[in-house]
Amino acid sequence: MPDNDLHSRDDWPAGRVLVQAATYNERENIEHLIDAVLACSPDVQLLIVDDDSPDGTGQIARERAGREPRLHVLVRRGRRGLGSAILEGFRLARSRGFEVSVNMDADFSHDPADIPRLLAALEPVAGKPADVAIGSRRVPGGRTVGWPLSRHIASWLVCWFTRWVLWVPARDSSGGFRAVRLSIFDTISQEPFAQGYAFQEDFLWRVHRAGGRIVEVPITFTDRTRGTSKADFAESKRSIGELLKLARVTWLGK
Ligand SMILES: Nc1nc2c(ncn2[C@@H]2O[C@H](COP(=O)(O)OP(=O)(O)O)[C@@H](O)[C@H]2O)c(=O)[nH]1
Ligand SMILES: [Mg+2]
Repeated sequence: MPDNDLHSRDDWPAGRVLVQAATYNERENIEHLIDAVLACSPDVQLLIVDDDSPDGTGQIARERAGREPRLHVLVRRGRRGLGSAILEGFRLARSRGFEVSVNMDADFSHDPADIPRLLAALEPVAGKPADVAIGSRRVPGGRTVGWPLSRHIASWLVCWFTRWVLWVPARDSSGGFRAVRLSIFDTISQEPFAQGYAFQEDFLWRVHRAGGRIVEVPITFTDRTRGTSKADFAESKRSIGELLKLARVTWLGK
């Protein structure tokens, strides 16, 4: 990890569940998010992985972390990318001995009140625990509110591709609200991961190929009302390239 990254206090309480949210320019959302996540259960801790947001999101989170032992902040310097931020959050969670990580966006598209349902979905059914529980918009009871048609179409295409070209048995493979059993990292491929938004599909693809179990829990995804989306044209282009790479490995083995 580069030396100029900023870490909040080093004395983390022991815990089982670490919620993590990657942030880039989320100053309108960050304080509400911290309050809502920490309120959802006294047992969870929260990690913010910020990529040195020019709007000061990281600084706001660091100030809160100084007063709140269940809040941790990593401000990365000199790197960008949603996927790489999430992966770094997973690594930190594992190194601190957490069993489960919940990933979510910081813009309230994912409702912190749904976290307990995601955690419950990891528990064994007929003796079989799940490795990943996806907060899903594409199973009965799930839905997306507030998106323009263009976002619905793009999301549908990515989910279709992941299911029928990459053979990942999930309906909402692009959603970023998930509970993950961290032991799955002992079995999945450690080849370099997609660094951008395609991390979400890439991760599920590896879990499935390693024999991991994926389940889906219905959620309502509500488009953000504060701040702006970072899913721009450059990011879409990068994601398409990364998905095509996965298709090549799926079908040609290299
Ligand atoms: N750390 C980090 N977070 C990012 C980056 N890009 C996006 N995010 C965060 O990822 C989450 C999803 O991004 P968002 O802009 O809401 O994408 P959308 O929901 O697809 O429109 C939000 O919490 C963003 O702040 C990045 O490069 N680095
Ligand atoms: Mg969003």
